[in-house]
Amino acid sequence: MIHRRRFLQLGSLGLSSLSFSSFKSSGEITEKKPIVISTWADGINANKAAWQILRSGGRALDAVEKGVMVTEAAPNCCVGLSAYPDRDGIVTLDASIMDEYGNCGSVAFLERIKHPVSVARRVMEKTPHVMLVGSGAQQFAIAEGFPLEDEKLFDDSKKAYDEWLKKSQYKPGINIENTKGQNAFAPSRLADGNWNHDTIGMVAIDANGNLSGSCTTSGVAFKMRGRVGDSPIIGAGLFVDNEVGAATATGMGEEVIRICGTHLVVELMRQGQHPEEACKTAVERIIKHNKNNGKLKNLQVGFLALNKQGEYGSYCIQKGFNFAVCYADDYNQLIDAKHIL
Ligand code: SD4
Repeated sequence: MIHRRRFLQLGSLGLSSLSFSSFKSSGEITEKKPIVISTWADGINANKAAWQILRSGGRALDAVEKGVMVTEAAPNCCVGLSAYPDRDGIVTLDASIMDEYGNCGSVAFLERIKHPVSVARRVMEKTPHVMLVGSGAQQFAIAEGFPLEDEKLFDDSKKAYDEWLKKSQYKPGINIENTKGQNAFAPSRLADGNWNHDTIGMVAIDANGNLSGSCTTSGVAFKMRGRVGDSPIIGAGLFVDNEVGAATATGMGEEVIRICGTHLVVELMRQGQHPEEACKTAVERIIKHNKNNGKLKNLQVGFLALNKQGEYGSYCIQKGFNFAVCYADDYNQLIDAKHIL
């Protein structure tokens, strides 16, 4: 992302809310810390919660957990239990989290738990494992004190599922905002212009310069039962290396998994690429894989990355992916990602 000219606004903020930004002599910010960035428009509200932790010197890990919990709990959102179900009518959730020490945890194919990201964190902190799935993940969550929620679909999701059942066509896909008619699998939310994406990925640096990330999703709408996407797979939907940077992904998870997407982005940053350039290179690789199979026009993947210096960037296949950036009390903005097609 191109550096934004901005001067420190110290006046009303108070000491605890200072952003530690360093300046070139021109006044251009070259580093922003703390900073939190997250995918899609829902990232704005998620960033607000994360920022409350970062602004008072809290740990990035806490910020990325609390941030995406806002989205998981939102009643009208495709992340968390209000999301669209699989093709058997059951909402199944995937989530992951990773900290500055390279510790990570994830859950997949988890049902009836409101905050999968927090279960992922418990997997990381309380088990010798990285990933728990399905009934085992749910059993662990219950043992950890997470309540088992109602299995009934939320009204909006029920409506969309009933609509989908009429044809029951198995066409898993990701909505692409600039393509009309692309979103047959998500009729009701699109009809009222209220499409929310089914994933939020968030990465942050705290005031100590430490990175963490989280990612949580209901996966692709009306997916095959048992399908797991990239979001809970470390190195696919989320990767953090505290020496280099962090990245998260959204879009068609199968494509992200095939290239170990976020691990690739972080390794490209290690080789010196700017976050935006690294995301672009990863997107280009997916495009190359799909060049001759006719899938490309229906394919969306977006990467979002942050380096150790607080520089950020994003790239996607098709127009329409955006992300939210927050690095001050008065700076939490939605930005359109650059796209290749
Ligand atoms: C998945 N990557 O399960 C997720 C879906 C997504 O916006 O990002 N949707 O494949």
